[in-house]
Amino acid sequence: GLGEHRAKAERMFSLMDGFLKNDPISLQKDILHHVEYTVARSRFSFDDFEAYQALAHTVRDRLIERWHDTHIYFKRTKPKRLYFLSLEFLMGRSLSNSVINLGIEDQCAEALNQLGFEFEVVAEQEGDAALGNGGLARLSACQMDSLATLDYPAWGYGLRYEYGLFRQIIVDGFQHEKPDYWLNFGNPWEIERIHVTYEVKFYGTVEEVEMNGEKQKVWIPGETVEAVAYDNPIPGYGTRNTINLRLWAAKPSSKFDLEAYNTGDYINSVVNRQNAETISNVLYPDDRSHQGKELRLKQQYFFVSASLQDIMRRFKEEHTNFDELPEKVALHLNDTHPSLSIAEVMRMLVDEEHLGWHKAWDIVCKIFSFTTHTMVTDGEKIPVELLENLLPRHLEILYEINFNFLEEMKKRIGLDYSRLALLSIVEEGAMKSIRMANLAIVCSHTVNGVSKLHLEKLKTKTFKDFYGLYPEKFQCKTNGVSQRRWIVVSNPGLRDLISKWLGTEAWIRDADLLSGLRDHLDNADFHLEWKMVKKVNKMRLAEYIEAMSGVKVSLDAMFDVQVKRIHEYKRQLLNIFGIIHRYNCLKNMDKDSRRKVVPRVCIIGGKAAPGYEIAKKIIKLCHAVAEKINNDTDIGDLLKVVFIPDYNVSVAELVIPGADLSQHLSTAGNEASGTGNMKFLMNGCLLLATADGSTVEIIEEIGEDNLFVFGAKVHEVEKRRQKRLSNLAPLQPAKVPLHFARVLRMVRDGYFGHNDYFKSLCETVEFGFGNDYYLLTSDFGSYLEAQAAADKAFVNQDKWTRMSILSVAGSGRFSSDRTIQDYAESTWKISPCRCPL
Ligand code: GL4
Repeated sequence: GLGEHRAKAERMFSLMDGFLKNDPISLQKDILHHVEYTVARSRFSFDDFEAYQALAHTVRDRLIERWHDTHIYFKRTKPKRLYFLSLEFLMGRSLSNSVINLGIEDQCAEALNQLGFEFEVVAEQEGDAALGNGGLARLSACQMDSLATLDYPAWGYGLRYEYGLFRQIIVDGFQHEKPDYWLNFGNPWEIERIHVTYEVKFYGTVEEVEMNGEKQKVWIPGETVEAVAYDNPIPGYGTRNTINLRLWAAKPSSKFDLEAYNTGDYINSVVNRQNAETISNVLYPDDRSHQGKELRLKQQYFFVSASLQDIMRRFKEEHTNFDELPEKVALHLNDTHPSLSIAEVMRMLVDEEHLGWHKAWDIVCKIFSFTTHTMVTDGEKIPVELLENLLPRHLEILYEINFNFLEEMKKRIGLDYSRLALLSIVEEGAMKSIRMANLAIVCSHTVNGVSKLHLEKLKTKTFKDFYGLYPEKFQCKTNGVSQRRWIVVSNPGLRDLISKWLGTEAWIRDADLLSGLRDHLDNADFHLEWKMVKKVNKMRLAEYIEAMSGVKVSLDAMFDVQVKRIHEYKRQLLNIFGIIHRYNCLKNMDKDSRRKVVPRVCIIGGKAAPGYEIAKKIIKLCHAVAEKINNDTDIGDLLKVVFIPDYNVSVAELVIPGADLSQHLSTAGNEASGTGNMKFLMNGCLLLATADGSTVEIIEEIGEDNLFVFGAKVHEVEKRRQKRLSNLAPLQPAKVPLHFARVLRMVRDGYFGHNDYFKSLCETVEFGFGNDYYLLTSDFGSYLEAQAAADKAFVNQDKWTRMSILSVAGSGRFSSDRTIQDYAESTWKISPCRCPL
């Protein structure tokens, strides 16, 4: 009975001595325990890496404890749950973040200290978990942090790639890609669940069978692989809640083995096992273009099938009636990548649970929400040919969804076939394919854009036809970033300063409080401390730069940074052209004028997709220009150019706090949101940016006097492109600003060497060739003016510091906590579920 139960619980409790303790002595004991029994080293001799491993396991134990309590609590209270489905998560390092969120940083530091180690050094030993490409993937990671912190009953689902995003190494100024076999040294942050496995099926045929007098489709699959769960606890800050990020790895299925064994083909059975494992092996490194690769489709379905089996199993444990599904489960599609979920849920409900089609469809339409992360019209498509082979039953289901949808549309809009063709989930033509975005829009109750500007474009251009049909579906959820990661973890100096002047640490859970910094805007002491924090961060960054590239930089220089994936639309080329122009100006200056120049360190970093030729040439050009300028003794500290290799989350944590100025140069209308801008803003770095994506809202928040805005606005871009095209008429000379023409000529004529190699790069912006689609020519003048304004502001350190303070003070709105709360309340309809202490 109950008494017996309690007695047993009490016995267990005394055996475990309650929860793990967090005082420095207890932590130290646990660290030494893990040194000896987990890392298997002598407690008298272990190095920094081994100290990291032991501390990580010590923290992991505590995470597991909270993870359990949270899950027991969710199970007991049965709240509606959110499942966040994403093929990419860029978690970066976990140690500092976990220790901070658990509230045991000082204790850990002290425990290590007494053992002769330094926390910062130990934390540096950790490698990044880079299971994603760029902004989209890091956004998922920030949002997980917010979901946990705000106590939402949520789970993340993703893939456990064995090779994360490639490591970028630079040889002779060229990018080379090295595989990132990140699990080589073990991963203490994951918990392998060897018993949580599901079979995922592929290929085969669809057959029709009679069941209870009715015809029913059944899929007879041809291949089975097993999905194994790896759980990654995500601790909230200032709460016991610790949620789960469940990543799937593919393992060969034992069933599959048996077949091969029966046919006596032992060798091939082993080879096939390896084939199964390749499914989750490698992350596709192409940022925002996934087109028609079978392995990619396999990954997507593998992910979708395993996650949904897991979700449905959990639902069925607690509920018997699928009518309850929409009240208990919210499924979020992070971009179109997991959209096959829609067909999969239909298949499960119709083929496996034997619900009628319409009833199933009704349910499906109530559980999915969707966020799109791109401005481009031509989204993800799956060739029908691939689907037919790999997932024949799903193709049928997709056709049926589309048929019903088009029938409904005919009733609404009549037989307007050209409009119907645009709406159709199936694209006809040379390569018949499934439009994933159309699928996601039709089936989701909400379609989210990631900034106001992005939503506007979705409504008026990208998904104009859908907006006309379902205006209520379209919503704006401006992105945000976690102040835990981007201030507390990465900028401890600023964290202390903010807390001191606000008199509280409450802003770590409530970023709106940052606005309180405005109260000290003119306080001289505050200014002094503010500048000191930046100086220390610049020192750290300068040391890193010297170690990476051998370039010594002056701390008095303005640290001017552009770090992000390399893309033509992000216009790193505009930055480099600006640098060349600055160099030209310096060369032509007399001594007197030179004395007034603000010295600059121009820092560029980012990866190019391995197959993206132009992006790779931009990287090479950056190195070629750096080599020329940095070795020009005539220039000295007035201008330095540095390329930071292998930009990733942990490099960002070092670079962003040390930046004075950061550049966000996308041609207006191309960056859906951008999140780097927010991270720099939070770190008191001034932005030099176009009015694109979420920068428009940053301008709204801090006022245009507090950053350097330039370039064509969205509505002007179209006009300028038109004009540029009309300029194509022969004999009509294009108006190219003199400065721009000069810089372009220098690159083209080999001033920086490699002129053959740079030819095609130059042509992208040259009249009559690539036609400068991203409008570098026409924005160049305005860009240089913004740069001049930045120089001028930097000279007036009082003014600069005020702008910097106002940037941080206005960054509260760009916390992912705000984004997540908005999603929770208006899209997912979930409520906080806080595990008691
Ligand atoms: C992106 C957008 O390009 C970027 O503007 C946005 O901030 C991010 C998160 O919403 O998503 N879309 C893709 S694809 N990659 C991105 O980084």
